Amino acid sequence: MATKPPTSDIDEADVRVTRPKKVAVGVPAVLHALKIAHDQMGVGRSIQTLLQVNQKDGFDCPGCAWPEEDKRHIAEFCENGAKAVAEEATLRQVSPEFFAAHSIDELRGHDDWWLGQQGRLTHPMILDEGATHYREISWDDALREIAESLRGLDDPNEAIFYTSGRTSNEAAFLYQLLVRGFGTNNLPDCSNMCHESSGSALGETIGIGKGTVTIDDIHNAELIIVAGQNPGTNHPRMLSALEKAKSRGATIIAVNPLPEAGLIRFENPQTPRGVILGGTTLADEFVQIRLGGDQALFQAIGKHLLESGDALDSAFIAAYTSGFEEYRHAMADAAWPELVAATGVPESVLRRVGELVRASKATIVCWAMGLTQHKHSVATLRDVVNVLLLQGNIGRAGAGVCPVRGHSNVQGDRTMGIYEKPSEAFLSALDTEFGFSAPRAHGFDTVEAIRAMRDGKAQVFIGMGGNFVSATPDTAVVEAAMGRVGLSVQISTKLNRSHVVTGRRAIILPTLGRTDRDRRGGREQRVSVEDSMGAVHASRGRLVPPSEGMLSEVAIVARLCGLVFGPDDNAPQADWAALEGDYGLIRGHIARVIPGFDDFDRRIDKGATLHLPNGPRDERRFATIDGTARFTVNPLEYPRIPRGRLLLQTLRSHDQYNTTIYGKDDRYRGIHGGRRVVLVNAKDIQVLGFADGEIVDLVSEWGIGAAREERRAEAFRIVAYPTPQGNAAAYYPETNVLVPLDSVADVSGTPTSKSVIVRLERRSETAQP
Ligand SMILES: Nc1nc2c(c(=O)[nH]1)N[C@H]1C(S)=C(S)[C@@H](COP(=O)(O)OP(=O)(O)OC[C@H]3O[C@@H](n4cnc5c(=O)[nH]c(N)nc54)[C@H](O)[C@@H]3O)O[C@H]1N2
Ligand SMILES: Nc1nc2c(c(=O)[nH]1)N[C@H]1C(S)=C(S)[C@@H](COP(=O)(O)OP(=O)(O)OC[C@H]3O[C@@H](n4cnc5c(=O)[nH]c(N)nc54)[C@H](O)[C@@H]3O)O[C@H]1N2
Ligand SMILES: [Mo]
Repeated sequence: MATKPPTSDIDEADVRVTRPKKVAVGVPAVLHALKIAHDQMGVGRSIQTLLQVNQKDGFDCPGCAWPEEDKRHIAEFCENGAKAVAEEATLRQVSPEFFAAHSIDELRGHDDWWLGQQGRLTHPMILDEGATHYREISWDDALREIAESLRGLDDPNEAIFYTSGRTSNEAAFLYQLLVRGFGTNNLPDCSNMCHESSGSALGETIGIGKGTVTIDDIHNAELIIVAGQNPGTNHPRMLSALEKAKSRGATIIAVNPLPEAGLIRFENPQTPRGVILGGTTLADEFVQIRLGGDQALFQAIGKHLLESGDALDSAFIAAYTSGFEEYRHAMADAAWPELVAATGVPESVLRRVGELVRASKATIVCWAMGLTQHKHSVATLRDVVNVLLLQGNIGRAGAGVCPVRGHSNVQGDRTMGIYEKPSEAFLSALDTEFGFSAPRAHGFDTVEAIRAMRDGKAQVFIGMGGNFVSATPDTAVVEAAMGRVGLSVQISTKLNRSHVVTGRRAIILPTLGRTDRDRRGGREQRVSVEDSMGAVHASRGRLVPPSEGMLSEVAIVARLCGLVFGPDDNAPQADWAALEGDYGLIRGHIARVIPGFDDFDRRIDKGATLHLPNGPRDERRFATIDGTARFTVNPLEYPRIPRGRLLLQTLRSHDQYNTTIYGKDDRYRGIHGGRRVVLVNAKDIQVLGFADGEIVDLVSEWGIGAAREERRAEAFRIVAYPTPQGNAAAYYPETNVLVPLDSVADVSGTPTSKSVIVRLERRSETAQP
């Protein structure tokens, strides 16, 4: 299977490579951000906007889900937050005239970078079956078309309702109500590809699918392990928190195949010391682990703690946990040589890390995609929990689990019920509040949704934000699957690939973003979001929206509820027009359905932050099947790499937000002017018979024997890079074509984006176009 990259994406020949950077952030980063802001927004709008990022009466930065500290800096943003804001608050526009000038075929020839650069969507558009161009359509007609298509389905389960994690709590709550009122739980979301493995492992072992730490815990930890995460790029404000912890004496261990800038050294642009003294060395220990070796690392730590004996919190283990004896036996049987082989890290280093953990009285483990996107991710995270339980590091100040979430409201969307496997408690509360009976059968997750579309079992696709076609694995399969759908609808701020690779008919509904002023029912509305640590607060944009008559996500969904639910249906009962005119009424419903939101609207109105209840953190209460925190036994797994092959991780550059590409540089890694690069260890380049700088195809191999499949991504420049031998790295989404749809994590179903077996192939060996 081979797919051609869009023609404007061929850039590998322009790539320039310099030495990777050790220092992250600092003044150059701020200047870079201001330049991008200025290009997109102009001077006045830049200042007006950037000063409101993450301020108490401003808007929540759409960049990442890292929490704000209680005392805000005047400029509470980072380089990449500023880029995210500029991208949304841009003055560039994609108007009906733009669509008249560019055919759908032409647009398909452009990559996500070009598409995103065109600006904000301004008017509802429709692509009729067989048409060459989108045409303008009124809001009323567009919404009616969608409602009619939904009502015309034989079975509600033929519709798929995707969500990306920027959607506000109010819009998300109403959206899941629309979907369940319509009669399905088909609510796949970006979380399925992101932290689903964290939710699966944590829900089962400690009884909550979220982290258990606050920002104060980070500041007060004695030891912080940052595993499988690149905060210098993806959560820059986390570096300030790590710096503070460090200044109070914390030890930091970075676990990563790559020596990422920022973990190694960090200059804080918000303190003069950061600028003048050249920054803080954050990581005391850098463990350069092999891809997928983390389960072995945490088993090694557990084994070391058990062997040392004196490091355990026996009172905690006795009072709160189950399964300790089984775990202890399993770790006694774990063999050091195998732990060394799996991690690629010498026993002496594994023991040294074990010692640092042993010596700490308050340990936090932070992680992101490096731990969640492997076949054995859930097992890995269960082993992380095991290590923390040994020392009672859950529900203690300065200690706990910290999955660092991606999208700025991805956690809130789940709290609001965007989930294909909702709990009975949630559904019955919903039933009571709205006088209907929500469907109980589980819906499709992201990968299952793709299969259903591919197999002709889904006829309507609705995307509440996101870029389904580019973000999901196995691009060629997804593009074909999307083409089989009768109607695809995208509710979006910016143009992306999912608007040009569509169902037989397609509708674009432009919507307001975080930075936009939202006037409904004669007054300015606020929305709310939940950060990575379970704190909920208000967000209010101030900018004039890109065009008149644009609808917010809430208004779009409220109107769809009014059109989709018939008077005789088993459908939720509410005054949809009233909800559209006053989001406070939606908060009232949320308060009655979801625990922890008491008096929600009044508190949001007063600018308060709600700290949602967190059983393990607040009172060491573990809502698992037996009410204990559960030690688990997880047979050791790690990827085996066949001879002559490499294990590829697909990751983010410094100049992108998921499928939104800001530019073609990855400054910290020394890559400039192009994205089609593959980072390979210098020894591997030599052993495999290639040269640094050579252009190759990446061919992924999946399955064995007759079932073996190949997928090809064309034209990547080899860059010699300090990644462990046998491991390679390249950017997503260009490499999504290589990730097989069926290659998913056990239990969570997350695509294994950090673990793809590939071979490099010389371009001359392939049939050239
Ligand atoms: N600027 C910016 N910010 C973002 C995003 C963005 O695209 N741009 N995306 C947002 C989203 S949705 C998310 S989920 C987060 C993602 O945040 P990250 O998870 O930091 O993102 P990735 O680029 O996927 O980086 C994965 C990191 O894990 C390492 N890694 C890969 N495999 C392994 C492994 O097997 N073991 C270990 N120990 N490490 C491994 C990689 O080398 C890399 O440093 O960021 C959010 N914030
Ligand atoms: N190979 C590989 N694949 C991956 C990953 C990986 O590491 N490797 N990471 C995975 C992860 S962690 C994630 S989270 C997913 C991301 O998957 P998605 O969330 O689907 O993708 P994004 O690129 O974040 O979506 C960007 C689009 O969202 C729309 N948008 C932005 N803001 C708003 C808003 O406020 N409202 C609305 N309605 N629309 C808005 C814009 O149109 C923009 O083009 O990708 C996953 N895919
Ligand atoms: Mo994510």
